[in-house]
Amino acid sequence: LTQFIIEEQRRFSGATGEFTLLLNDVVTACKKIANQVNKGALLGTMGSLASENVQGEVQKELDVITNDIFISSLEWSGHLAGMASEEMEAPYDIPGHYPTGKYLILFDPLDGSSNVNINISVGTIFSILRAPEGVTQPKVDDFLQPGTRQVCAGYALYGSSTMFVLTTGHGVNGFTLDREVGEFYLTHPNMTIPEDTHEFAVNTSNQRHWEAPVQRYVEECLQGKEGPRSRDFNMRWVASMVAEVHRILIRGGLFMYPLDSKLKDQGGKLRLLYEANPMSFIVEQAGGA
Ligand code: AHM
Ligand code: MG
Repeated sequence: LTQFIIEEQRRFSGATGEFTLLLNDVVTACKKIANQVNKGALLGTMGSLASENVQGEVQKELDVITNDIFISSLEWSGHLAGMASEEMEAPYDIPGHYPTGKYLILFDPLDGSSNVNINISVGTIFSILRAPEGVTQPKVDDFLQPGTRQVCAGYALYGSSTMFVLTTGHGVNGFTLDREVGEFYLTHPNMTIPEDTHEFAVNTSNQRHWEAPVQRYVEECLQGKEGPRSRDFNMRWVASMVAEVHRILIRGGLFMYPLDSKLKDQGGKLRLLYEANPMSFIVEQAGGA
């Protein structure tokens, strides 16, 4: 992965290497998180906390631990102007004793964390933006940029193997961690979503709360061969978006978390900055638009 990132950098004559170094630190953070997640119950950190995050979700011990890992792996580097996380109410200011840089990073340190204590795949999602020109101490508004401005997006998947999947806007590449060596190796070059599929992923326990067009669409899929789509579909729901998106990159399909009446006030379940934007960038780069 390090070689891959450096060779990408060489394609851009003006590149200073700052982005390469930042990405290396992200990779290191993900390796540390992989290590924590993989140790499972041995560390005694599988429980829930009394606290809720700003979205009103109960925080897991590991949500907070992995958030701290991400911060401590990146805050010192000098490449960031600021950080924002699903687990923090406000953007994180880089402490004054560290230098700052031109990038912003937005992340969900442990997506799907309701799955940690049952040993099902979880992941880390990140999105990198440029800080607006001249901004060294970014405020909330500086992070609220459209997804089209992302410089890079990626995820780490802590599954039966640990993978790192990345786009900088030139396709999508996937890497698998060799634990003994401690490095990610390019195992899935130029990932492209297959055009044909018979799988969809949606939490149908919310069906009665969806808007009418979504209800109708899923109903048509459920009718299979006998319905208007004239074919049988299969369904999956992991409740870890990283695992769902990864499956789709490899064998196609559809994932959705539609707006439902319970979520109307908060505008939906998945968060634009830490979840939808980075995953959309990856999916688009893999031919999924
Ligand atoms: P999280 O960031 O708190 O883990 O929430 C996001 C996750 C997604 O990974 C997943 O698709 C969804 O929540 C599952 O929600 P539900 O339990 O409602 O099916
Ligand atoms: Mg999440």
